[in-house]
Amino acid sequence: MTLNRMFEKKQAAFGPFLKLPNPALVEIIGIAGFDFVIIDCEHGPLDMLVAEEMVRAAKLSGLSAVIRVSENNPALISRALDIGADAVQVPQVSTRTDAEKVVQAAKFAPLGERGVCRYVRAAGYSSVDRQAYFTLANQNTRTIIHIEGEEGMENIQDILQVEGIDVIFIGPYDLSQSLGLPGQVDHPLVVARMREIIDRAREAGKIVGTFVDDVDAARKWLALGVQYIAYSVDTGIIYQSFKEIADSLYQG
Ligand code: 3PY
Repeated sequence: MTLNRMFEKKQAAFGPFLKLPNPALVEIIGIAGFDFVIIDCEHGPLDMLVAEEMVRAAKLSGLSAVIRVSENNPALISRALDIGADAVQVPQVSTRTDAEKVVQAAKFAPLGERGVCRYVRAAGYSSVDRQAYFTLANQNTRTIIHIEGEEGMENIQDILQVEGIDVIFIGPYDLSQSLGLPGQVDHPLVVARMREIIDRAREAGKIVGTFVDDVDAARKWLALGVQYIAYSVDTGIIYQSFKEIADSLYQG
């Protein structure tokens, strides 16, 4: 299972954010049957060295590897793609110019100006045919942008016009903060803004993604047309499992 199912067959896809630096964890998620992992270099300690090991584990486990970079920075985006991520996820995109900057960094000419190096993992360390690599990379590299602030919401129509953006990802937590309601992701105002973005993005033919904390939230957003579901975070899922076990052992 991979993100291709979502892009080609228009089916929903599911995967967690990962903050723990561990390729075995990626394998476990693949065996469990998810579609992708989001290797989170925005929040948490992950660096590119361990991210590369986690991308490798994703490939071996039949998962797509998405890397969330810490900011909209061409050097970070090209490093994430050079180590072989299938998609780059970029936080805090607020304007059309921000969205264009993502495409410029993620695509080679003529679509963009991604830094060129054929000796990286993504190019099979130079084993991929010189001409084919650039074309294939432009075809296969996906871009996912976060709309999660008031400015991004105001500029959504302009952002949606940018060619080369594959998924509009709504960050509910950052969005709730930008509305003065930090953490209140179920607040009616936050939900209304999310629904607005979903409707506009879907009208523009874009795939929409969001983050959920639980299965009920996943079902709610799936029913409203969200397809790329970032399902919780490794640390939270592991904590919850251990807590349930500890509670039953100590109370039972
Ligand atoms: C948000 O909810 O703001 C996110 O970025 C998801 O982690």
